[in-house]
Amino acid sequence: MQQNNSLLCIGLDSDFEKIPECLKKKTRGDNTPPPDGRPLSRGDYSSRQRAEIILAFNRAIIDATKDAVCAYKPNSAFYEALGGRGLEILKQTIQYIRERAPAIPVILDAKRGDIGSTNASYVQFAFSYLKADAITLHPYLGREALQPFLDQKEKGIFVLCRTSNPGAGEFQDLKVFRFQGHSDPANAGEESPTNVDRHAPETLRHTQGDTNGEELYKVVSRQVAEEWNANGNCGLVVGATYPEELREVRTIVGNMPILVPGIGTQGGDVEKTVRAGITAQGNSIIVNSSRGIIFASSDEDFAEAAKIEVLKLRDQINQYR
Ligand code: OMP
Repeated sequence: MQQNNSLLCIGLDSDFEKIPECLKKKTRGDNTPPPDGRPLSRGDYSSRQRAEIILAFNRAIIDATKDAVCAYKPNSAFYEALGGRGLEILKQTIQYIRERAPAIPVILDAKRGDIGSTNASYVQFAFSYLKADAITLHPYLGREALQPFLDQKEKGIFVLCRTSNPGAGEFQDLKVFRFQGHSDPANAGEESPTNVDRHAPETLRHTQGDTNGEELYKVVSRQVAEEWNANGNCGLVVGATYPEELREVRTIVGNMPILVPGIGTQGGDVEKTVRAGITAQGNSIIVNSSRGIIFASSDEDFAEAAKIEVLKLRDQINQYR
């Protein structure tokens, strides 16, 4: 992820509603307003036209920014919303990045995570069909379930750790305790829940050696760094809106890559983010901005405006490395 002297990832959250009207009209090939005089809306475009417009938009953004980014992160939701055609243009977008910027990796933002057998199909979707380089995952079902992803030695696995949203702390900040024998399915038979007194402090095996518990997001970061990363393909996701937590996670996980969304529209502070997340070598963070870049202008100059934003943000990030 050292391309273009950049730690900036562009999120291709290509929401049809926010795509500049000029591009929509050009692709539609018809500027005729609806008979009742209202502006053109989603319903005035067929699903084929909507897919074509989003793909044209993505291509223009990629062409304008490919020399200044370290990764692209299409968010699957915006493509799934279009159904089958959406999946096709998601694939075509990734293919376009391959052709135009072969050294730039693509992180599929899909936040998947199910039981193992289902994950095996998600693996096929992300890596065989779409040919993404990396994916975002939920940790909730545990390592055993995520093993089909973790086994993809050549692919990046970004596990949600401390998310950027205002309500992230509801679960992620809860203090948790670990009971001996409970965390590893391999030990499941040795010490069953019934023969551990859940309330006796001497049965606690807290990761930091005290009995005060540790926030769930820290436990996740420790677990991923120490237990899940056998293939050296894991990273974490920590929101730029929580620089203190980012600093804590960095301390726990050493040089592991951290994907940091939340810059731009969500208001994350660039300086605080970089200072909290960067390693001593000045890398291992991938700072994502989506709407703040791709929708920088709603006019004809949208791609040029995205490029200007990218260069500004890339340089700002580099200033604090
Ligand atoms: P902007 O707020 O427009 O920059 O978009 C942020 C992108 O990052 C969206 O695609 C989110 O789904 C994603 N994201 C977060 O915003 N917060 C998180 O904690 C995690 C992600 C993510 O996994 O990328």
